[in-house]
Amino acid sequence: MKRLSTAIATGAVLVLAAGAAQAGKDLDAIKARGQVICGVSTGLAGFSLADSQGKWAGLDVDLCRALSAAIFGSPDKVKYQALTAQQRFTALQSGEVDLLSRNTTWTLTRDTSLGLNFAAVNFYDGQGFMVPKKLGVKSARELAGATVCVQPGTTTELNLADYFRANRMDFKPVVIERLDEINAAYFSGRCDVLTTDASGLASVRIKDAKVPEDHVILPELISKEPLGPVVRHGDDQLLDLVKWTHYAMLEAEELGVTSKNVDDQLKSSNPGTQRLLGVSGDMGKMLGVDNKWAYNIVKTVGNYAEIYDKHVGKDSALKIERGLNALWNKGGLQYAMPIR
Ligand SMILES: N[C@@H](CCC(=O)N[C@@H](CS)C(=O)NCC(=O)O)C(=O)O
Repeated sequence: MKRLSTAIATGAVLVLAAGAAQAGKDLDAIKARGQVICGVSTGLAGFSLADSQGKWAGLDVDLCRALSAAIFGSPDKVKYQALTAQQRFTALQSGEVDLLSRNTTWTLTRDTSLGLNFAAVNFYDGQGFMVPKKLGVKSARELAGATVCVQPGTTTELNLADYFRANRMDFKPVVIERLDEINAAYFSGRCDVLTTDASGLASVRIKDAKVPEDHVILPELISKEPLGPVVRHGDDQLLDLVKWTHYAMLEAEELGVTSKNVDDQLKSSNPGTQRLLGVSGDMGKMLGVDNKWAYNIVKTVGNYAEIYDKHVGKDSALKIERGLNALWNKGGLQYAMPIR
């Protein structure tokens, strides 16, 4: 009897594995609503910034667009919700947004006690310091006694305290929630130093400094800031889909599939390309979406190199090197799990 029920259970698992994935409640809600609600930052050039028409763009925005393309075949079924660092986790926990795609650092506390799941790392970063060039500071070790502008509810605040304590230096924090206000405080000289993720410093310098060259980003990175999309606990299918959305963009880069050549690549004889683009296999179906999910992502949004170069890399104002964000086979950490 026991053996029989085990056999039935095993059979059921096999049937489930071979068929379409069962969608979880959050993915179901997104499908029923016809729209993804994506929590983004309030305005960080290169990551998520709305133009004068209210059109959002950036690396984090493109992850929302890619998810929309995977689910709906179009990247435009997204509603953007701007959130400060302080607001973001409550907004996700309460269901106001489906996910955060908003330069959020993956930490143990957030992953567990906040009831959240980090799906991937779409940008590896570290915390840095920016100072006016005229102060003549060359290293973070010279910042003893400095007044430091920092946003609350961030890892930035915690790392700042750790760093100064570890180096036996004093500092005076000036804690300001809103990005425009903290930037104004720094540029008006209320603080000697602005600290946040190094990519954030580059964004602020390009967007808000009167003369960007008048400000230097010091060489020290004082922390690891793996930034990535976050969902709530309780819907493994949505977690899977967000994760594989990022991986699909990486895999496309690795295979040389771009938004420009993706239609030609449908004829590729490479089995990996065929699986990615839904020419063979049932990858999409297993994720609870169309088998053309990754084709739609690459066609309408691009592969990871395309979105990186455009928003934060060589073709953008920020010109941030690929560095840790290069693919694993080019000396970086970006590594897609096998799509098979
Ligand atoms: N990665 C850090 C910091 C994230 C963060 O929110 N940084 C600020 C400074 S760059 C920001 O993005 N502000 C944008 C906003 O408030 O909209 C974290 O997850 O705590």
